[in-house]
Amino acid sequence: MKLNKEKFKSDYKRKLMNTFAEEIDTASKLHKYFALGGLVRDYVTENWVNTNKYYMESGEKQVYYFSMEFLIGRLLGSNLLNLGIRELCYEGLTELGIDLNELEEVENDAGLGNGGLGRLAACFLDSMASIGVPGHGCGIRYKYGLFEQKIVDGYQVEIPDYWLRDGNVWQIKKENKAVEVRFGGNVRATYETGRLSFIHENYEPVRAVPYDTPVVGYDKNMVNTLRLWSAEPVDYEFDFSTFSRGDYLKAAAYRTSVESISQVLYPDDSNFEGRLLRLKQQYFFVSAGLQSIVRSYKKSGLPMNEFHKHTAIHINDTHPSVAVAELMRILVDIEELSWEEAWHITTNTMAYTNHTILSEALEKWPVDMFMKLLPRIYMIIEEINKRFCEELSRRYPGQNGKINSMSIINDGVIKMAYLAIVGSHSVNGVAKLHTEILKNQELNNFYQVFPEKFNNKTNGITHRRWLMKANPKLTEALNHTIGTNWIKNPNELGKLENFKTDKSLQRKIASIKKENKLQFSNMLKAKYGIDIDPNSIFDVQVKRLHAYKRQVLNILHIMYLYNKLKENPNLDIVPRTFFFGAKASPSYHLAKQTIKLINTVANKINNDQSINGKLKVIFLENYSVSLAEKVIPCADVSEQISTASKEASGTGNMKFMMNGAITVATLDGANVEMKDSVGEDNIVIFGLKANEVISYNKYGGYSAFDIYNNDMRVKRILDQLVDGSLGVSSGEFKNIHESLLMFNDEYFVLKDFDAYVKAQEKIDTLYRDPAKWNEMCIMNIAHSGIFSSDNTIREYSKDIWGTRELKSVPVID
Ligand code: 26V
Repeated sequence: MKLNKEKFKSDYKRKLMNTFAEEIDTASKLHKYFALGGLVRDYVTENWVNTNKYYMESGEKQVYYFSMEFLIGRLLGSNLLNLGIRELCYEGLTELGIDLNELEEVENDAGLGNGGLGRLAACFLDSMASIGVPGHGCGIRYKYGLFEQKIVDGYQVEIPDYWLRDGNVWQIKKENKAVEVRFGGNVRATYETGRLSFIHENYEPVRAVPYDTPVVGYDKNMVNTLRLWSAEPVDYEFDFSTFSRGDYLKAAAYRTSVESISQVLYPDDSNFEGRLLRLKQQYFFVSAGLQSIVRSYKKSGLPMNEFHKHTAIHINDTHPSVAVAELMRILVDIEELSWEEAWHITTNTMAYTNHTILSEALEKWPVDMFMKLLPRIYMIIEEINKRFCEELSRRYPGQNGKINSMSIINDGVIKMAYLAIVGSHSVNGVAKLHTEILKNQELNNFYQVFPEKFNNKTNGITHRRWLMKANPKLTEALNHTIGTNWIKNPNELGKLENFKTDKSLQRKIASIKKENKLQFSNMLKAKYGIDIDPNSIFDVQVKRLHAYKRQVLNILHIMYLYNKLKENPNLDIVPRTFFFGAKASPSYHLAKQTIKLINTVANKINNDQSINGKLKVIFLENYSVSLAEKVIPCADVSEQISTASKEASGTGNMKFMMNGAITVATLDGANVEMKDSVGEDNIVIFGLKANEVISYNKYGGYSAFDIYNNDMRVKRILDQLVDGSLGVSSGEFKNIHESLLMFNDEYFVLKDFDAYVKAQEKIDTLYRDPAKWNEMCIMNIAHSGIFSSDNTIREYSKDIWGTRELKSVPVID
């Protein structure tokens, strides 16, 4: 955008004055932040309004990304970056005596997601706006985001994340766009209108109010919208009638029950529990979103039977899959289309992404619960299923077992993944390996019936946030070396390969990494009083805590290294600092115990002078998007060590690669494609392959006891877990110990242990050769461009949504 420093300075002073009646020297940091945020929002508004107008008038196909989670993080820095005014604002503010970096730290993270799935949604929004795809987010405006994690005596303690405490400068409440969502009640069939119709009666109404956040494209006049819905009671009639009957308590209970819908994000991403409130959340935002989409579609004057030609709806995991039935309800009950016509429109509108193969995460709603809460939607799902099963019987006559196993409703539960598959024209996995596993194993039945629906879309990350914003020094070095075209076309990072042996670039890359490490170490020292050696290898595993991600393998290896150092304090190893960052679901006992184990080992090692500071273990409290932006740019080693076949894709892996870390990885998820891209000499691969894990599992696993009995290293560390040598009671880590031995190591930790030790020894050796190491770093950056979510979104747009990439938005008068 066009702006100069002097204008910015005067705009800023005026904004501070108009918003808070203050001048710079008297304003608090919070007010300075809000004034800046408000000003940036003002700068965006004109393009935002114009973009919306254009969308409304042109009939341009729109995509709506429906997701329970949008893990956005902070917006000030990324908006400044995308507007191309960060530098200018930085300088202007400096002249006013304000440090922009400090203001950015004031913003609360919008932590409206658990992990990979929510962050992917946020990266996708950034990419859609930046490459010119008309695409919007639709989700829930949780009052409380993912909990804040405190570590107390080594244990995780969860604190509510009231991220809206200070207000939020990006969201605009749109009262006039509110819609009503209906729960409970009963359905009455009638011919009153001359056609069979269904009247939903005695329901509880909920007012869904949207809050819109602008999504600013990079160097584009396109501004898309993230629309998050908040639940409010419907006062006028419902409360009134209750009050008039004098039932004050009932009215109060109604208010609380409604407000609870958008109160809190479920802090679990691994284990499905059939909670009524979660189902309410799902239907709430899906219904609100669809109603508002249909309303604005009709307002644009286009015919209903062409809805799918102008609209694509993406179902991010099964959480919003009730959208299939809700769109059918709107088209059949309200728009009065025939079932067949409505089905044609619905299936051509919807597309579904699967993000996990863990069976315990699959959503299966109990029929009785579902039916009570959403009676009309249940009827519609029954009808969809009836027709689907008829189709199956024609295809597989007499094979009732098979048909039952594919039925959407079976055994008293509704399988939401099946509803999503049947009701969509596209089903995709999130990495090549993951998609193959879906096609050939988990969803093979459905693949046989609908081969044309299945496709792969390997995940990606926005290089604007994860490279340009997170690592400005590296960005500058890249611009200096290969020019700036990579910013618009990240594949051009490949040009860096020509410089892989260039000594001056190698030195530069190494010194940037060092500076980042130093800066991070200083931050940790100031915040936690921890001393770390910036010359040590920074080895980082940051992600949600889950058994399949195998933080346990990492910490067991650290215990093994420590044992070796205790035996021989002169052992020649490159000093290493192991960083962990991970939140555990509050109800996931084993995961919480793993956090305690990491902290216990950290405590022991960090306080042991006899190992000469060769090992340090740091557990980073409250891992979040903004912390990720700080730690990833200073990683030398990236730990991506999930049990092969279990991690659908991973996206942290790509962020580290883009920042020049060397990855230690199993051949799981997108690690496989990272290896193919960077070449096997530039990544350290170890462990069982997916097919090996799958075939072990087919025959009941392997014997963990054999390894325990035959590998003395393993025996020693496992014994140490429970013999008191860690300085805590011997029962403290009993469950971890049992999961590895008694329950036969479901995630192959012990089976992969030896290979992992060797992989880590390889890292040690490689790091001793700086020229080789730096060359590897450069190769990783050079080959990371294909993992930009711009590429991913291009493929979604072309293969699934049928949306166009607009160079710019025509200006509408
Ligand atoms: C699952 C569940 C299960 C039931 C309880 C509530 C809940 C909430 C969220 C989820 C999402 C789990 C799926 C997920 O996050 N998958 C991750 O998606 C990433 C983006 O595609 C991918 O990179 C990770 O490998 C995958 O684990």
